[in-house]
Formats: sequence, structure tokens, C-alpha cells
Amino acid sequence: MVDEPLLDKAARLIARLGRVTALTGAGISADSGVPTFRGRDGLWRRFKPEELATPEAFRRNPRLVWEWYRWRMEIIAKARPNPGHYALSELERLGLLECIVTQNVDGLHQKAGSKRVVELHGNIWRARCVECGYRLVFEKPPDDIPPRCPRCGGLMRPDVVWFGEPIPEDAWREAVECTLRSRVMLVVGTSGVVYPAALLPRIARDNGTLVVEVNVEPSALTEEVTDIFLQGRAADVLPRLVERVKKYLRATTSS
Ligand code: BV8
Ligand code: ZN
Repeated sequence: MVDEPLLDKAARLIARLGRVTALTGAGISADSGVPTFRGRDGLWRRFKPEELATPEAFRRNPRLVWEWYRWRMEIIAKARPNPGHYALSELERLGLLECIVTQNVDGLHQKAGSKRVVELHGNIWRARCVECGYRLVFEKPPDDIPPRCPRCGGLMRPDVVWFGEPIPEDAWREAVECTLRSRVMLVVGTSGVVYPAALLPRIARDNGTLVVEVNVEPSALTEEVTDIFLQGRAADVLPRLVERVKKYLRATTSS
């Protein structure tokens, strides 16, 4: 279970410093039933994301890649935000969290009421035509796959960032801006192995930003980047952290 004094120290600093930017990964959605990529319940263990989430895999076998995405869409369609997502949207309402930069494509931060969300890797509900660029948003998982473009009949692909593909310009710029503005970076549920997302906590640290990490186990960031490591499930730790922050906020405003 998470270390109380450490949780208290993190809460005091967040209440005092404010200007929080959160970087989230698959771990924050694990408690919503969305499997992580590399954890124990990793996605489709027989496939590695690096094998399926690539333009080559899509060119070679668009149907297989769509089967994987449709399977994930079905899981995500049933998923609800968990207390970890809600804690971050409350921190935003308190005026302490300015931005969530997420590697997740499940849209659960927005569903939990977070307003400022930068989706580094796109969104699983969006698709775009490989021929004419036509974009659409799926309300539910597509029946026939691979889906065809309603405008030109071309092949549609998930509008997500695959391995070997660049992060969309505007998303990356906004993510770096938030990182450079932040006084605290709250890193939640990421293994810290995927780049360039994993650069953001390093940029934060080099910029004098306090790095607080929440994870069930140490990540590739914990040793060399993290200042305060809160070990535990995001759905348990984040609500307790925000409750503690509110206590410190009341203390400062009443004094
Ligand atoms: C690019 C979107 C270049 C689609 C994803 C060698 C060295 C360094 C880099 C590279 C390299 N070889 C290749 C690269 C580059 C590559 C990369 O980083 N590879 C890694 C694997 C080494 N990166 C790229 O290709 C990027 N693009 O570099 O382009 C370029 C530049 C210009 C012009 C042309 C090209 C693109 C990367 C984006 C790939 N897309 N997904 C989809 O989702 O289907 S990445 C995929 O991994 C997911 O998006 C996921 O978000 C992301 C990162 O994973 P995590 O979110 O961290 O999740 P993970 O499962 O790994 O970890 C979960 C964590 O949660 C664990 O730590 C666990 O302990 C914790 N946890 C579990 N339960 C809980 C919990 N924590 C708290 N509470 C819990 N309950
Ligand atoms: Zn088209």
C-alpha cells in the first residue's frame, strides 16, 4: 500500500505549487477493465503491440489489425472512467491541473469530465481514409472490417499513431508547452518505454519540475526521473492524493 508520509508530502507540494501536468498511460485505465500493453494482463499476449500497431502490419493484413482494434473497441465501449480518471478531472476543477497528456486512445479522461486532454497517440473511435484522408468517428465498433471510406471507397484505418509514425505536430507541441509550463508532472500508469512520450518527464525534470509518479511497480522512469514514487493502483492512490490536496488547500485559504 502507498506510503502515507510520501502521499502527504506529494499532496502538500501539489497544493502549494499547482500548475500540474499529468502524463498518463495504459495503467490508469487498467482499473476500468482496459488491458494494458505490457503488464501481466497485456493485450493479446501472442501479439506484441509493436507487431500489430504498425503501418507494415496494416498494409500486410488490414483485416487482422482491424480485428485487434475492434476487439479493443468492444472492451472500451463497455469501460467506464474509474476513480483515478475522476480524481484528475477534480484536480482540474480545483484549478491545480492544467493539462492531461495521455498515451491512451480510449477517451476515458474526456468521459470523466477532463477538459484539457492532449491525445498523443490519437483516439480509437476515430478512423481516416488512407486514400483521401476522410475522417469519421465511430459510435460503436464497425460491423464489417476493414471499413470502407464513405466518400471514395478507399480503405479506412484507425486514426491512431502506430510505431514508426510521428506524433501529430499540434499534439506534440501542446504536450511540450504544458510540460514546460508545469511546476509538477504527475506521471500515472506508464511503463515509460515508449518514445517520444517518455521524453516528457525528462524534459520536466530538466526544467526543474517536480515529478510525482503513481504506478503499481517501478517503471523505466522511476529510478532516474521520479522525485516522489507513490506505489499503488491509480484508482486507489489518486483519489486519496486529491482528498489530501483539498485538505491542504483549505488550510492555506483559511489561514
Ligand atoms: C516515432 C497507439 C518516429 C495505438 C502506441 C528504440 C529505442 C527508442 C525508441 C524506439 C526504438 N525503436 C523504436 C522506437 C520508437 C518507438 C518506441 O518508442 N518503441 C518502444 C517500444 C521502444 N516509438 C514510435 O514509434 C513513436 N513514433 O518514434 O516516430 C518518427 C519521427 C518523425 C517522423 C517519422 C517517424 C510512436 C509511438 C506510439 C505508438 N503507439 N499506441 C494503440 O494504442 O493501439 S504505443 C502503446 O504503448 C500505447 O499507446 C500505450 O499507451 C503506449 C505506452 O504504453 P503504456 O501506456 O506505458 O502502457 P504499458 O502497458 O506499457 O504500461 C502500463 C503501466 O501501467 C505499467 O508500468 C504498469 O505497471 C502500470 N499499471 C498497471 N496497472 C496499473 C498501473 N499503474 C497504476 N495503476 C494500475 N492499476
Ligand atoms: Zn476516402
